[in-house]
Amino acid sequence: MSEPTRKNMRIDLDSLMNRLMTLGQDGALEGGGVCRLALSDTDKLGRDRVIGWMKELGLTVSVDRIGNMIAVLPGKEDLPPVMIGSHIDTVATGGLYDGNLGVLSGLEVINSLKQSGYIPRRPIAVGAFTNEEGSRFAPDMMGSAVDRGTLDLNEALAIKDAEGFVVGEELSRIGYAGEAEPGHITPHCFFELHVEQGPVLEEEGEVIGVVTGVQGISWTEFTITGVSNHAGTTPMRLRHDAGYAAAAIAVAARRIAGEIGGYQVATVGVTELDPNLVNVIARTARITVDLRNTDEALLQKAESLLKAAVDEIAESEGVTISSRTLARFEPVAFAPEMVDLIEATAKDLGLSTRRMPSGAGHDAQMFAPHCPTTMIFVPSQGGISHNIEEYTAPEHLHAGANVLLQAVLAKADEE
Ligand code: HGY
Ligand code: MN
Ligand code: MN
Repeated sequence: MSEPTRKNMRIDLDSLMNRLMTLGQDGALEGGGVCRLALSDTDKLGRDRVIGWMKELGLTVSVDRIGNMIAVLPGKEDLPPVMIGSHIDTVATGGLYDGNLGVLSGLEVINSLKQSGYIPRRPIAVGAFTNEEGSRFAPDMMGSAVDRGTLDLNEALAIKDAEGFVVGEELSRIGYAGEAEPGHITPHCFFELHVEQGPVLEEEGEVIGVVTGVQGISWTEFTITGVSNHAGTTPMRLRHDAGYAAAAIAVAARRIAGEIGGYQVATVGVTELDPNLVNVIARTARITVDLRNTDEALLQKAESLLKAAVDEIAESEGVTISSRTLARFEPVAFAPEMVDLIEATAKDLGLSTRRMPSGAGHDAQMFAPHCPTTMIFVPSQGGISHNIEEYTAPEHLHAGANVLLQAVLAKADEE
């Protein structure tokens, strides 16, 4: 195939949209959106569908012991593959695009090659990694972290969700406890196309986010033990209120984010009180705090400020507070030559670009220390994600997938 012909290859948008909408049926929620929590029955439905598409495309498919699904299209030479990866598990109130776009656009890159008959020098692999979200089983990016050796396989298999279900047992139950050893493929390089999940591209009117790296993530679960008592008869001076302590931690987290400023964010996503009754002072509380920053030193500062606040709350309210780290990943920077490639490829396609860090965690951040890695963002309407209203216009999906296609071909054919 001549260079110009290769340069003119494009993604079949109808096929991509059909795959996105069809996969969106697996775990579809009444009012729209998707719930495909990792290793659930709906995750199985999605996995079965995607593996079926991988096989329809004639790819060699492997499932590893943490359930990562990797499909390979052979190249002219038996070299380490160019890998395209992301995830198909979702949060409980997920959209159609988070993760799914990255996996399905990878299948469409393969589809375009099949349609054109073009065989690149290197093989091309498409990976759907287990439990990227971490909503049910922490940490997030579990499958890609195990693939890259960042998280020990047996440690991951033993992790439990809030109801006591175990990763290894759930993998077996849904039939995705594979045999391949995690990490059996070290890619030549790694690409992930993803919706931005934030407001920047839309606010600035740009189409392609040229992602320079991913910010650091710190998830902590606090378990607070106080004294349950009568809401009406217990004088304020005698209270040891786990519910109040949980609320005070949430206020402290928000204060700390404001004090540090910049990219610092803080989120309390889970608050559970026991016995959770209107007229009972809570005996125990479970609360999670998600801290993130692009700067590791500032993230550590946020963590130490939070610890000081929690210690002070425990002391003043007379409750005991224990903590458990659910996830902790340092910020990563993507390979400059890969970031430059995305920017140049987008400009070649006449698309506007903007360099930016990722606020969300992604499988790509696990590959960044191991091979040249980068991401491509496309706009999220209203900056909405982890929300059933998540939406990206088809022309933006197409733009991002075409940048992916051309950048993948450039790396697949390079000397
Ligand atoms: O939490 C995250 O950033 C990702 O969605 N797992
Ligand atoms: Mn994602
Ligand atoms: Mn997500």
